[in-house]
Amino acid sequence: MSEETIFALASAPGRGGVAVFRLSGPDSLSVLHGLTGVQPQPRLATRVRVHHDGEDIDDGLALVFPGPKSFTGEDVVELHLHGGRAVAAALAEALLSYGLRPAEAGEFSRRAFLNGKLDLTRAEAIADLVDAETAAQRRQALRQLDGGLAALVEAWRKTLVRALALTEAMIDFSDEGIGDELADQVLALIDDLTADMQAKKQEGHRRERLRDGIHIAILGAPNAGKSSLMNRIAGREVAIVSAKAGTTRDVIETHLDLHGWPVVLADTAGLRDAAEDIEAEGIARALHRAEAADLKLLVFDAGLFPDLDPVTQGLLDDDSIVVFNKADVANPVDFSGSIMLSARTGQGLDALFTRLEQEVAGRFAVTAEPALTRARHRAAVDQCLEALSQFDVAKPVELAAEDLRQAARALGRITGMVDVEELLDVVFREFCIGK
Ligand SMILES: Nc1nc2c(ncn2[C@@H]2O[C@H](COP(=O)(O)OP(=O)(O)OP(=O)(O)O)[C@@H](O)[C@H]2O)c(=O)[nH]1
Ligand SMILES: [Mg+2]
Repeated sequence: MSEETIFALASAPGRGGVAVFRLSGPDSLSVLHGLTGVQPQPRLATRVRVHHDGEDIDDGLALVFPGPKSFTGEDVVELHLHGGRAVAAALAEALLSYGLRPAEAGEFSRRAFLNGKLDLTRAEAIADLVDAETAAQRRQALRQLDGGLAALVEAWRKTLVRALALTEAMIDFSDEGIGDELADQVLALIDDLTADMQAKKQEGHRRERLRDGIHIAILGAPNAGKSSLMNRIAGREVAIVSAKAGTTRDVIETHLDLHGWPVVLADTAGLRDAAEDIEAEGIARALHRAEAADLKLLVFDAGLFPDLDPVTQGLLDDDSIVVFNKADVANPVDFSGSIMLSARTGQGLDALFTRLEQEVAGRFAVTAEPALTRARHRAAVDQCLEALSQFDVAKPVELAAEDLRQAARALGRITGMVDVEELLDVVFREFCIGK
């Protein structure tokens, strides 16, 4: 338990209907009493008048959560006051004069973790939920908050513990001829576990995209209308459009909420056997984007059909959608699976949105299955797999057992069961204040 009592504005700063202040630590309740003269019943919203130094600060509600039945596990007080800057400033000043300290980012969650209220995957889920901007992100974060990932990791760890127990049993039974049988069992456990973890790692990559955004790149020859399409999809003038070929030189990104899916849409330089240095660099970046993209929008000028730009055509694969632009001035084209539209007039855009949604949903649908949503999780699984790859029943049993212990320890890092100190800064630094 911490000695220090911390406080923070837990709601967004600035004007608002209500501002929520959170206090956590041993002095929370006495400070509340000092500020209001009341000692509210636990977990019951209580009307209070907040005053300090003979002056009224505000009128509001107080909620008291005595530890350990609180978010942090410590005595927690919430004050719901009016959301104005002057109120916040006056309250902060009063709390400081009582010797309370402003909380650092993530400090409430950190205390919750240290007091055994949360494992690290749930703490991360809180950060994700706060950061969630689209429905898919929210759903994924909420599942993780429900403990799905923690349960999966714990199940893996239990399997390792069982393998460890069997391995240690080999020492005792080595003379009785059942050592081989035990070894087979251990190897079978490890094989299954390895396969399962590898599958989850793959899946985790895709699901991390839900946290960071699904990457869609717009690609095509100069003047095909890529920037115009970007602006049309984004609904604002993100990129410069001009009749001059080679206008866009760099990758231009914009973030979108595509019916609940977080998308990072990138406009790129027109592809051609480039002229001078800057454009050549732009094209190299465009091709790099094409490779990294989850989905590619290959834009062709419909007016040039049946001529298709060969560089763009070379990018065609299962992760691309073929778009013929300038439908307002061109004849219909016959190209299966393609979408004809006009970035200028907006015709055909609905079909593109529908198609984009289908493709994204097909690739990124959030199943109820827990996922390794962060690079941190996958790095721990990699360490676990590495330790398992060292495991060999031909080794002296003590050494083989140590490999399994290493593997279990690596998994423990995901939930925070081991090596806690070094992990904390990594996990909690991305939190906002008041969480
Ligand atoms: N008629 C018509 N013209 C279009 C349409 N979309 C774009 N254009 C025109 O085509 C020209 C090129 O448009 P951009 O959006 O700059 O093309 P781009 O593919 O980004 O070109 P680069 O950045 O040079 O690679 C501009 O003159 C646009 O006004 C369309 O749907 N219909
Ligand atoms: Mg452009």
